[in-house]
Amino acid sequence: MTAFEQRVFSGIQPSGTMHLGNYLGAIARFVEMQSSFSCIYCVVDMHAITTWQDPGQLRKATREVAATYLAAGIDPTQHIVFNQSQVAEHAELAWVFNCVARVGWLNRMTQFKDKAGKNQENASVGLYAYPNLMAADILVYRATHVPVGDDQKQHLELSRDIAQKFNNDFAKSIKETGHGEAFFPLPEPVIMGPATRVMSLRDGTSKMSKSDSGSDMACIYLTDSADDIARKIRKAKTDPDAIPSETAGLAGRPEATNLAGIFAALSGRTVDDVLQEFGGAQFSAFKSALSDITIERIVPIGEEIRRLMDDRKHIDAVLADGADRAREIAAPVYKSVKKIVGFIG
Ligand code: AQP
Repeated sequence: MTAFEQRVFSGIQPSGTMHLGNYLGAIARFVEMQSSFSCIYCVVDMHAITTWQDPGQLRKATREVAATYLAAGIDPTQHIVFNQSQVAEHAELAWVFNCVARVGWLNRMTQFKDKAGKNQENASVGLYAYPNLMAADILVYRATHVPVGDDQKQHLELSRDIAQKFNNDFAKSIKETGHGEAFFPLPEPVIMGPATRVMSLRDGTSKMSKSDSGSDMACIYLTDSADDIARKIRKAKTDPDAIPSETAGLAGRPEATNLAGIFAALSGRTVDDVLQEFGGAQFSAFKSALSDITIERIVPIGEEIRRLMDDRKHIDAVLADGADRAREIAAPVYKSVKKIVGFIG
């Protein structure tokens, strides 16, 4: 067995304003993992253009994702923060993976079906091939751990399949070029905590999403004011029953499940623990406590994002420095891939 150095990679698309789902499903994990791993956190701008983005808006959203990483507590001097398009090796490896992945594999991706909707013929080729670029993002650093929300699980499985197929297809060449039994690790998804899939506040069966065209009331944005957060939580959809005192009582109650999960994640407690405290209470009392804890955690991050967004030079310098350091890792990996595949030069 080839031993791989442990490394974390993950990314977020600059395709809209970041929300509580991005925070609880991904960014909060990114922050935690800094103490035990060497981490690379990317603003995946090339993924964002798989659906139309206004160029000025894309630049702003790219800086905003970077500012959010920093505001949430990611240290860009100890770890790497950069935007994907500055490191060409992502796209180069993605092409190789386009030729490793099978059409049948991509046809099974539910996110493409969700995002392309009824008009698949008109979706960009990039949207269809998105998981291959995601595999390249991770594997160009030979990353071993990938913190993501639950919605990315299927894409992560595809990344593992691509790594495995590359290792098998090129086994002889991998050995001959001195890389042992396997060139790529099989990256592990890290999907942890009580809020790996935060749902819309207006519909507990649909995911809270940046590009949700529905009401603003469905989503708590990281830059929302305390008043906005309080209003959205007060108006969040619930059912007529009281809060149950154990998790079994959440069955068939998607909105209650969602709010209990958010509370647990924000307070660092288990859902069981939260239900023990609030079991029997009406939603109004629970919502008021949820509002307090959300404001306490999210408003300071929003303030810091705004402060950083006023210092564009600093953000651009962080991204450029991160890109230089990312390239130092990616370039030799891609050089080896070229040798393994049989490219000259
Ligand atoms: N609702 C969610 N609950 C938990 N985690 C979530 N993530 C996204 N939504 C939720 C996680 O956030 C990370 C970044 O996601 P992305 O920007 O790559 O794209 P996405 O998963 O498609 O997120 P959105 O918000 O739904 O964006 P759009 O609308 O642009 O597609 C990922 O780790 C994701 O799991």
